Amino acid sequence: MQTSATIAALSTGSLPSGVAVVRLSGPEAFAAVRALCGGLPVPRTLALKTLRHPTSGIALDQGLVAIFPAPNSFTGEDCAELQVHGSPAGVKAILTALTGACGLELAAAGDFTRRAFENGKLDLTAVEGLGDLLAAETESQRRQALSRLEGGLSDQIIIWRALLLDARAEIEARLDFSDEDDVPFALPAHFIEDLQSLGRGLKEALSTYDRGRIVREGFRIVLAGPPNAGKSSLLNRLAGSDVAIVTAEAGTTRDTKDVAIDLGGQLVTITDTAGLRDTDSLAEGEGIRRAQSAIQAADLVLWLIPPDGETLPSVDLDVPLWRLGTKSDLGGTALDVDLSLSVLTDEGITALLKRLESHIEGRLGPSEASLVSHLRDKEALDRAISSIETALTHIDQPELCAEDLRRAADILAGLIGLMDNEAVLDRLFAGFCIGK
Ligand SMILES: Nc1nc2c(ncn2[C@@H]2O[C@H](COP(=O)(O)OP(=O)(O)OP(=O)(O)O)[C@@H](O)[C@H]2O)c(=O)[nH]1
Ligand SMILES: [Mg+2]
Repeated sequence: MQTSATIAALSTGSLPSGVAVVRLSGPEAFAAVRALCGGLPVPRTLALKTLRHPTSGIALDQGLVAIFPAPNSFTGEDCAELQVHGSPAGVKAILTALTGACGLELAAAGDFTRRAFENGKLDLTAVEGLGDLLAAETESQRRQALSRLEGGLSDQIIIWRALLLDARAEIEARLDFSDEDDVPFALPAHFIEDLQSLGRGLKEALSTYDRGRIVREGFRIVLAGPPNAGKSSLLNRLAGSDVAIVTAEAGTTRDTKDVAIDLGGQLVTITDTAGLRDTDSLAEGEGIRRAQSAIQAADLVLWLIPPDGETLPSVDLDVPLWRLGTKSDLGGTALDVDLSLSVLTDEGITALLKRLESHIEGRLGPSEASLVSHLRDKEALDRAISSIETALTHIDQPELCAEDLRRAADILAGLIGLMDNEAVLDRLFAGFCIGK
């Protein structure tokens, strides 16, 4: 599918920079290159050209130019790349010539990727993989994103979907003859077993969601405890800077505050929270409510206990929780703690970091990239599994069973973008940067 408008954008980062790449895509891309450079280079080879304004002939810059004829390009359309000097004025002059004299449109965020998707160059999970890769900051994020971009999840979904469609075809072939009394409606002996094993395969993939999510979004550690326990002080120590206010006053922290750190190649988000206590203050009350919801959403809670504090949290949790005795330099650490530490003397801090690192490693399991990492994956797999389970209860009602299998196949098709869902698409592409 060729889209009528030809788009252009700066595809590299902020200027000034050593090199800047201006990207073009669409039916007029080559005409625009010809207008700027006086001719076209051999496809997929770089040629040094002087770029001139198409009407005035004034030189705008010199650069390496490449063209990629459709359909063998990133977007599937005619594409071109102008590798020019990363000069703010130079790039501005080139983009102005492209949008003015050449009549091109400036690309919006994600436009190039959207065209790649619409032309079948990338499916939806691969688009998300690309987005994850661009945002990746840790080694494990990079590996997981690249595997998604390269079709790790889509390949698996295509296999599952084909199995579902085959199973449905088995039923429908028999339904077609069900009026004829002498044709028995007997499904093959392995039919039920095959469906059960497919359900197990989906469940197994779904069980890696937590791991995939932690790699992608970060492992969530929440610092909680009574007021003045030393939560903000520990956050500052772990962040390596004074991000949170620390005072001797109980009830200093109100808003939750997140800090991202890299712990052994794994992204970790540490959240400071308001100290939990009964209060008449509206602002503090809201802070405590936010603290409680952060605690519920945590992967691990560090419950901080000052020397004179209560050992056990007054909250009931199904999230793993470690009790840390704080201010150990003051002596008289609270009893019954998993670890004592002091941000003043640094006692216990290295031990804490080591324990966190190995705990997270244990939670993440083997290092191969998880197939399932987006909430969209989890929701789709949940729904597909429940449709397969319903199909298994409908074995004696073939029409219903076939319909359940169709639904499961459609849900999986939606995950890779075979079933159009404009809302999902709009949200996804808007998350990209301009020029991608
Ligand atoms: N001696 C000593 N004092 C500490 C230590 N950690 C924190 N403090 C002090 O304890 C007081 C409270 O520290 P914060 O970090 O603000 O405690 P908090 O848990 O964030 O308190 P709220 O935000 O009010 O809930 C401050 O005066 C800190 O300087 C420590 O390891 N040793
Ligand atoms: Mg605080």
